[in-house]
Amino acid sequence: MMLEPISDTPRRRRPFVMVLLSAVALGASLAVLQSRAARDNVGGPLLTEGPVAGGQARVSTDAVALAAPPEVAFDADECIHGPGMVPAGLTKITLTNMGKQEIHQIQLVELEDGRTYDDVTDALQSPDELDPSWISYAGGPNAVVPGRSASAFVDLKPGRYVVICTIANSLGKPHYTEGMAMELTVTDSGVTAVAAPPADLEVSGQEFNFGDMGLAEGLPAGPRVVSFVNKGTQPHEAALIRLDAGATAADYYAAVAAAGDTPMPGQRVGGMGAIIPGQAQSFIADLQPGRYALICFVIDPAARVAHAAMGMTTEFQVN
Ligand SMILES: [Cu+2]
Repeated sequence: MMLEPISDTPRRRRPFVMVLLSAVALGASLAVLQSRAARDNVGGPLLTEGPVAGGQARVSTDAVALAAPPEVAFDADECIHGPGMVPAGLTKITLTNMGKQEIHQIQLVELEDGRTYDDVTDALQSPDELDPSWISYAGGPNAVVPGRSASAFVDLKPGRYVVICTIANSLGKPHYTEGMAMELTVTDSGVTAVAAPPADLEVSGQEFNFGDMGLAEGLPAGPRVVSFVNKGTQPHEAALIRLDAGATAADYYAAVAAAGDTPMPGQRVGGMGAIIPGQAQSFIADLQPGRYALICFVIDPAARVAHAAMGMTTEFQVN
């Protein structure tokens, strides 16, 4: 589905069943984790939370005030580690890249109308059915470089999902074909909805641009909440890239498109995964002074190129 940077590391294949088994185990311990986290996290400030501990799925629900959305953590290395079952509602999903070399993301895809995990992965790999309309992209934190975390606020609806990494390996195969995929069930929580934190920046995605972000004077550095709304007719994403000095968004996309050993003139630092038209989600951008890009790597089904190649890149300054 998406073009992504390519590394030169051969990957070991891990059977998908391993991911499923660990997901089931994590799901079973969720209730315990949830009650423990609730005690530790009542009313905690939203933006000052550090990255969650690696290797552990953690869900925290502030059952008292619901001042902040509950948090769910996923780790990614050669697999995606996270809970197999979470309650519905607005949820802060944090991805930590525990790998050594490659970037990873977690893209949520809702399974509708009895579709299965195999239906999704088969369709995404089929050149004849690129981005079929029945694939319901449900966002999630976009890719980060190793050692970094990224968070997105996702309003989870009850249902079945697959969580996949669409980044390509050295052979051009998406990581989800090498075991980076898991199933996720969102249960009806009955919990009163929590509002997303107010946005510091609102960005729209449509064919084929990010609109006018109104950032002539740039954004102040720090953790900023960015709202991303899909106002188009195709799925769109907002991959956030911290550009190297002197590099442009076009430079970064050109390096991705060139693949091979081309060095990337910037670092993936999160952003928002693909969402379907009419949807909006927000993410935390932990911004340092410098230049940033937003890029959409979703493939246009007619042109067979990434939206970025059709103009869907933008840049902004952080002061
Ligand atoms: Cu797009």
